[in-house]
Amino acid sequence: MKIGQIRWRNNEITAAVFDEKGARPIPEYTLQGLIERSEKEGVELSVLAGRRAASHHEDAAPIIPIHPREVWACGCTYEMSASFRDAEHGTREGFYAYVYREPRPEIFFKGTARVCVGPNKGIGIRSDSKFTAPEPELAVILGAKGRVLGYTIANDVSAWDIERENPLYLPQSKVYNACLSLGPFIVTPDELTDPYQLDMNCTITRDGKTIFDGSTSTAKLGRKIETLVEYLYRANNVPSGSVLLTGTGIIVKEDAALAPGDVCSITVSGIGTLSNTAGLVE
Ligand code: DO4
Ligand code: MG
Repeated sequence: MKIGQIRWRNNEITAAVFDEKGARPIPEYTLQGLIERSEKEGVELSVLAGRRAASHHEDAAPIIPIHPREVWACGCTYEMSASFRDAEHGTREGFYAYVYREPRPEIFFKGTARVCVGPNKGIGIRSDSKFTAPEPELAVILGAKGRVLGYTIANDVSAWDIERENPLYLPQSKVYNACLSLGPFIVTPDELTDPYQLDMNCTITRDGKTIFDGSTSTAKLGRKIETLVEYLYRANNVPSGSVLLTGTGIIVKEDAALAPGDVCSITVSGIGTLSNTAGLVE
């Protein structure tokens, strides 16, 4: 099942089930509210959503599928991400390859709903960055105790030049206004049965011309999702309705650094396409 959120009656954020005919609103619930209800009643999210969704369809565009309580992100989970970062980085050889190969993954705090945007909203370029790039990633929506409730697309927009200058600047390269896009839907595990066989493509379009086109497959993800979740929850009670990004396998080089007005589109098989336009943020 594809579930997410729309703006409905009085512009209120409302959970919805999506199919080829449109969106069936789930009155009175946001997706967070629906997750809490499903956990309280011990009913699968997709079952509860199916029961509560209106029978009619609305012609409403998907907005951000969840306003996450917390977002965490894994890094260097694809060999490509680790080797490119090591090549970029002057100070310690193998710094990134280390976390790719060692049992403990890199996990960092990406923020809260405050820094997140949904489909077709603006993603941020910091005004003090000259090399900001999209990072297309598979994201998981976490329920109580790290249960995977579904999958969506994430764009871990990152100021690479700030990270490259010094690894201690990572939080500034990663966390700022509109640094993360999520959407368009969450696909529940009964529909998306194999998260390790998803094709992923990313394009950047400038003035109608494609300036970047890259692809990967989640088959190249170097970690199991349950391992990433297990490390995240060590001594850390992440609340249900949080999101975990699984890392990027597509690397955008400096010649395609995001500029204001660029359109970045990420397509993941079985989920959909997440498009956003880049803009400067102060
Ligand atoms: O170590 C820096 C961040 C890595 C990251 O965000 C990724 O690999 O996706
Ligand atoms: Mg990333």
